Amino acid sequence: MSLKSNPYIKLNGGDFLYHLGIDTSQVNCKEIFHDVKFVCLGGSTNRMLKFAKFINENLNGNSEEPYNYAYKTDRYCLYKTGPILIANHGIGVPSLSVLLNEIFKLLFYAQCSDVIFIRLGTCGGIGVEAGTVVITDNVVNGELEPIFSYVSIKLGKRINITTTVDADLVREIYDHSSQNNSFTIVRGTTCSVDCFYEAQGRLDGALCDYTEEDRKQFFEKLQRNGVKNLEMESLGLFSYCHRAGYKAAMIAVALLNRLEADEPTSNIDMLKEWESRPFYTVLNFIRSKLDIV
Ligand code: R2B
Ligand code: URA
Repeated sequence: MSLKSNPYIKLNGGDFLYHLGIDTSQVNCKEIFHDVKFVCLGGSTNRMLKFAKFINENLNGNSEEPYNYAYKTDRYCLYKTGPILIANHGIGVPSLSVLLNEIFKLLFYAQCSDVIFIRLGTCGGIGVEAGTVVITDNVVNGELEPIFSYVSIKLGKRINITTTVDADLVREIYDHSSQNNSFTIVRGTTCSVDCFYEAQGRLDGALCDYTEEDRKQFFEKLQRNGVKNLEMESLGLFSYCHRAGYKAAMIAVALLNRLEADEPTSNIDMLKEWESRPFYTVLNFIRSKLDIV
C-alpha cells in the first residue's frame, strides 16, 4: 500500500520524519496514532503546549503534563490527547509545509481515516476589534485571488492551485462555537500573505516601499472584498490539506484592528487571554463531533 498523494511512499518502507525526530522503524505509529481524528495546529510551541493541557483538562479531566512525541528536535512540538494531535507550525507557509508533509505521512503510517485539520491562529483584524475570533470562510492571497502558488520541479514551472474552504465545516464550527462565548466570533474572508510587515501594509517594518495613502487604499480594497483578517498560513493549509485529501479549517483571533494600528498591544496578559479564545471554539466543535455534551 502506498500514499495516494505520493506513490513513492510505502506503508512499511521505514521513514525518518526528520523535523519531528520520529523514526517510523523505531516508533509504532499505528499503535500510537491510529485513533487520531483531529490535527490542531498553531504557530508557537508554548501556545500549543498550553492548548494540549487545555484539551487534556477539558476533554479528559486529566492534568498530566502532555508528552512531546517530537522531543528529539526543537523544530516542532507534537502532543496527542485522545483522538487529537497537536503541533506547532512556526511562521509562514514554508515552515507549515514541512510540518504538514511529515504529519500527512505520520497519519498514513498510522492508517488514520477521516482526519480534520484545524489551525488555531492569531491574525490582524480588518475592521474587527482586537480579541474577535474569525472563522475563515474564504481564503485569498495578497492579490485577492483564491490561489495558492508555488514553484514545482515539474517542468520547472509555477503551479497555481485554486483554493477553497469547506463551507459545511465552517458552518458546523460556527454553529457550535457561537454558544456561551464571552467574545465575538465572525466569519469572513482571510487574506493570507508571506510577510508580517510589507505584505500586510505595515508602516513600521524595517523596509517599506509604499506610502500611507497606498496602505489606506489597500485596506479599503480588502474591506470591499469582505476580508476580515490578515495572516500567513491559511492559503497553504487549505491547499496542502486538500491535495492530501483532508478537510481543513482556520480559526484565528485578531490581535489588533489593522484599520487602527500596526503594532499589537504590549500587554502580555491581554494577548495571552486573546490567544486562548480559539481554544474554546475548537473545544466546542470537537465535543460536538465526539458527541460529548
Ligand atoms: C499570525 O501570526 C504570526 C505572525 O506574527 C503568523 O504565523 C501568523 O499567521
Ligand atoms: N499575525 C499576523 O500575521 N498579522 C497580524 O497583524 C497579527 C498576527
